[in-house]
Amino acid sequence: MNRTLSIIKPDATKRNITGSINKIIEDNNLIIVAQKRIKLSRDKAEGFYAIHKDKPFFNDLIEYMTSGPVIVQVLQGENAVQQYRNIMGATNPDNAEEGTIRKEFALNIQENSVHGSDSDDNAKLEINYFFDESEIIN
Ligand code: IDP
Ligand code: MG
Repeated sequence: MNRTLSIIKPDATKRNITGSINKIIEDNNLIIVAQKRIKLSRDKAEGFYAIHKDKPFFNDLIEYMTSGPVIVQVLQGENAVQQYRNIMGATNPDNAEEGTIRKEFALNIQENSVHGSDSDDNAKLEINYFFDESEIIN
């Protein structure tokens, strides 16, 4: 069993499709062991995406991620990090496989509905960035 951090992004909360995304998560044997709806501050979003701070899309990304509520979640299951990346699909929905969250719901490469950690080490860091261990319930 391991854990990954998921974020349901503002394009999805605005369209009221968080339940549809959670259904795909649960149908694929990941358990939502923590979940909260928050509004990211600019500081919090910049800290989360610090690795991308030199990318040309960074400012737009921060604008977008602070443009509405997000749902931050901890998902648990076998191979959670890779399993969730598989279910999410490619960053650019044009390249995402049929049946993935991004293929079904993403609007474009930026407004792509979900975030998922890309390694076990980053998952731990990202989970700790949003959750206290006491908020994660097996
Ligand atoms: P990931 O979310 O699939 O891990 P990353 O490369 O880590 O993709 O990028 C983080 C987020 O930044 C993406 O999910 C997307 O919202 C945004 N992003 C990535 N590449 C681009 C781009 O080329 N143009 C606009 N936004 C982008
Ligand atoms: Mg990434």
